Amino acid sequence: MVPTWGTFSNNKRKALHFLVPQKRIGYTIPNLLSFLLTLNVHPFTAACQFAPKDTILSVLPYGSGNVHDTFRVTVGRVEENQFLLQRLKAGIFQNLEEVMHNIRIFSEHARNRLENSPLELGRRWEIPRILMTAEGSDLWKDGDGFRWRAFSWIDQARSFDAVQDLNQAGEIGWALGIFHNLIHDLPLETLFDTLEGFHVTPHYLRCYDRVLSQKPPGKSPELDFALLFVKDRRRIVAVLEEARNQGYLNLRPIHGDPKVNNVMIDTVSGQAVGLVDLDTVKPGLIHYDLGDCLRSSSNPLGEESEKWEAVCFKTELCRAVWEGYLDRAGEFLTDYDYAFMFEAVRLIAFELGLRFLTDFLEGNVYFKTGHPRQNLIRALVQFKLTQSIEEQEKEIRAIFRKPG
Ligand code: GN1
Ligand code: MG
Repeated sequence: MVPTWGTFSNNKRKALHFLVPQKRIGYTIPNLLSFLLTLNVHPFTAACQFAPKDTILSVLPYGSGNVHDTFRVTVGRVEENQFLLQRLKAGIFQNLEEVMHNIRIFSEHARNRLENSPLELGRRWEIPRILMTAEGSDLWKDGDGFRWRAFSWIDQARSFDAVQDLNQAGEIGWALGIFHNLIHDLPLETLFDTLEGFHVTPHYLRCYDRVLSQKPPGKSPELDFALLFVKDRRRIVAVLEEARNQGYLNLRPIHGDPKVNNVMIDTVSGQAVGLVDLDTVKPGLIHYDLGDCLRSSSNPLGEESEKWEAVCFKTELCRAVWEGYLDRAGEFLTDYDYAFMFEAVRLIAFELGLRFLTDFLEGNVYFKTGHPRQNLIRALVQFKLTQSIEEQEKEIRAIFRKPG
């Protein structure tokens, strides 16, 4: 267990800081202290922008997101007893108003769809509500210029950093299917492109080349493996973008980050009840989503495993996710969509490895890290996964063969 921290205020609103053991966030004590020092504006102060100060009971770090800082706020109110608070990392999204616009447009559209054609009896599907500040804004700017926002909590649900079993894999595929089903008829022109180059792998390769040309890499067997791995795969990076340029694949509204721990699972029924983290809802290829969902949910060791050499792509999990997905979204897949599925899974696993590796070489500026080599290990996990996908190409292609 590594320590993380929390803030507690009693009913007299006296804030008190303490360390509590919490497994999911990879902070060491020095690292934690430096994180705290970066937070000049206390999360408690930020939470007070979204709920009356005297109702807030605690503000605790939450989840394992790699970019923003996320907190779970507990509130002593009957109507809303918890909410999610986030401090948004600066320098990632150019225009946060546009990010919030996309989330709002998607949420309204999906809620209307669900109202007009509800899911079958017994299934719930939750779309987090954006909470407003007392001034009626969906973002709050602190004194350091950071933006904060809040969302309603999804009750009786949790997420997992790695898939637990075949049934859960099916639920994860089903969740992405529902999401694509709900979003596919949202007109593209209603959405901003909030993160240019996101999932455009040739763009990430250019960034990698630029970083390498500016900073000579150090030397270690792991790094040598990673550099060689990229060198051997330069020819595959454009496969989806070329398919798009040639008109085989088209832009559609996508989620952008449907990895396993963004799917909320009902703690009682085990059913998927929501797909959260809507930051990257924007135009893209559904293959980015499918590749991301499948690369993350077919790796039972998870993205943060230190045992990178043991990482393996499990085809039975892949099959279960895919079947769950087809159940909800199969009807709008074209023949070309099927044809590029293997390429998508291999590419998005490789792309994430490339992004982690570039960040490691650049000095860990993009993804949050708990130790300096974490991004290198994360890259190796994705490269091993890519290798495992390549080794099972025949079997994986067979899974994605169009039925009938
Ligand atoms: C980042 O912050 P988080 O964990 O939701 C990243 C995704 C990566 C993911 C890997 C905006 O997402 O693209 O796939 O880490 N988000 C952004 O875990 O870059
Ligand atoms: Mg995300």
